[in-house]
Amino acid sequence: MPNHLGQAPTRWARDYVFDILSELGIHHIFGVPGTNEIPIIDGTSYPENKVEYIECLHENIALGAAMGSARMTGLPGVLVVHVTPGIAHSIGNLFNAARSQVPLVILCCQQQNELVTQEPLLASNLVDLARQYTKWAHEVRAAEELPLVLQRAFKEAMAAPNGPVFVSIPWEFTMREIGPDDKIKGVTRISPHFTGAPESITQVATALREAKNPIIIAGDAVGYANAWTELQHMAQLIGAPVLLQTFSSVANFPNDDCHWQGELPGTQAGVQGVFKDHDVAFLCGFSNQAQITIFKYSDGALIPPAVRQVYLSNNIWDIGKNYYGEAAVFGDIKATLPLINAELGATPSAAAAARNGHLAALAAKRQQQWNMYFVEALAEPNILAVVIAQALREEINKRDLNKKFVYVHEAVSDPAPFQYLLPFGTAGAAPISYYCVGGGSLGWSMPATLGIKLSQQGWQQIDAEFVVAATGDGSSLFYPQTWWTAAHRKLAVLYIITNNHEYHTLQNGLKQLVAAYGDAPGYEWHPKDNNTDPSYLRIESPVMDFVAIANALGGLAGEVVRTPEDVKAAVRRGMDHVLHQRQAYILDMRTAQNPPPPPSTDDATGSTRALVQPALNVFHQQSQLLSNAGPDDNQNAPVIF
Ligand SMILES: Cc1ncc(C[n+]2csc(CCOP(=O)(O)OP(=O)(O)O)c2C)c(N)n1
Ligand SMILES: [Mg+2]
Repeated sequence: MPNHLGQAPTRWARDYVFDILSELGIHHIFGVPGTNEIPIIDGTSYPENKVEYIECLHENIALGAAMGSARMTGLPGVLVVHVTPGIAHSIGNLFNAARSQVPLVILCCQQQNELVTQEPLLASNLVDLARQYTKWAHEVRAAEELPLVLQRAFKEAMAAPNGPVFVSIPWEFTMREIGPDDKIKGVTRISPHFTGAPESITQVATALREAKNPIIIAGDAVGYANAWTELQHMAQLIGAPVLLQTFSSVANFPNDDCHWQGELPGTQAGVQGVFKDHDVAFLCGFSNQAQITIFKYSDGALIPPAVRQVYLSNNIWDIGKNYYGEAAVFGDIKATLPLINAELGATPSAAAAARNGHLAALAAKRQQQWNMYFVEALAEPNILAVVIAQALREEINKRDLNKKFVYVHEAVSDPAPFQYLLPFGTAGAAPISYYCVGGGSLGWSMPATLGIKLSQQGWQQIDAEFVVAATGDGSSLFYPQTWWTAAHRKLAVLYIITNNHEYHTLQNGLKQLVAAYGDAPGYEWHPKDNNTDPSYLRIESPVMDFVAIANALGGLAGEVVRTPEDVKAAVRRGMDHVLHQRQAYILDMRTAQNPPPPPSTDDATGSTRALVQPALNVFHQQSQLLSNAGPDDNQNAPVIF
């Protein structure tokens, strides 16, 4: 826009950033300011740049928010973070972004180029800090290099497989004056829709046709490719159960399809139990392949050697990463699956059809079991996650919010009810309707809600009218100051705290440690006094007042919910608040604490038995029962981490 003298406005090197954002249609920069970043942030003050600066109160919030934005828009999330501590604070979510292959461009403003060697305040080797969690990490060598580097950074973040990129810019470079026509021409975009080579497609199809008992693993790249339909078609053609990769980042397969069996378990024996009776495994877009904490080589490989493995991925690294794959298709999942399906024939074989029938019957049985479980949970003294998930499901359906909701998951010790009961089916959702991350660095969910809600439209034909996060009490306490930004930007998100006053995941972890190492020769490790409920795994003294925290940080409203029968009305009030008042709301759900262990067989006193959650994975229930039952007798044994 010309200035008042009719001349072209002054351009500085920082405007290269806005050239790119404008070309790609990116409208947010997330960050925490430092002096060095002001010249870039100032660019967001020009309305013609159409970029808002989203002020966060911790860099890991900014990073998590940028991830949420990237997930929704399908474009890189963009950050400006401060030198050394700024990028250091964001490493937790940067690691999550790397594991979940989220496209990000992180701009970090280094101290002055001529000064860095003299070790000024805050200066250090920034590239070394970020490198291992990025596709590319670079410090700009000369001001003239900036357009080249920015172009490459955005190109690389968006090229398959997506991922974070880090650019350190000596900060005075951003203020160099540049000519009015000195603009970045564009960002190279490499189409991700490439198909695999025909010979490898035939190999995979042949192995799947020969299989007597195939299994499909749907990894994150399936969800990112928006390839539900194509994978459902394959599951039907070969009659295979479908498991999502452990700790999936998105809903990689629709939960209303009878082939869906939930996520792969998070234990060595559990994973082995899933694979052991299958002859062929189709590992599709499978990225995080060893999401477990306790592993012993002496107990055997996660995928038993007798299982023939065939792969499809758009990421070479993930193909045959840990095992020999006898067939490997390198290609886009959505573009390539139809080619494999075409070779599988038009209809399922008789054996595949019989397996499909079996899977449908099991899915119907599972639904009955969960209906019963929900009714029983209502009669419990404390709130179980199933009651919250069922309330959300009913309200989402009743308010016709299908394809208009995003569920953000960090209720880490009890994921199954949310994954099964929320309407993540073909009519109600898309893969990105479910948000989680593969890294496990706590504090991802509340930050992500900011970027999700800001983006509104999701690239997979969903929108973010209703954004709800379920976050454990421990997890939520990493970044409660997220609520200030939510209030400041009027981001109406429903925040559900699954508040059990403890790190329940770690209590589970401790019990699994004792089970694995308590009697193991060379270890025989046990906690002091064999206490499996140490006070350092509880967060109850003093008890936290989440509603007061939200009120203090953002003037936000909320309520404490204490009993199962109060959950439905509270969820309704919360949804009314976020949908109509357009402000965030907090539901502090007092969930059941460390459930009592099931009575041992010689316990004749008949002490109370914890309600047993039905399995999601009904197909492998028998082979898994013994190996996978968690410390809470939870057949869906959540990951410990
Ligand atoms: C940044 C970070 N710190 C610590 C951990 C270890 N950790 C894994 S799960 C967990 C407990 C989570 O507790 P909470 O959010 O209350 O959920 P609950 O298990 O009680 O459902 C912790 C501390 C981690 N994964 N990431
Ligand atoms: Mg907890």
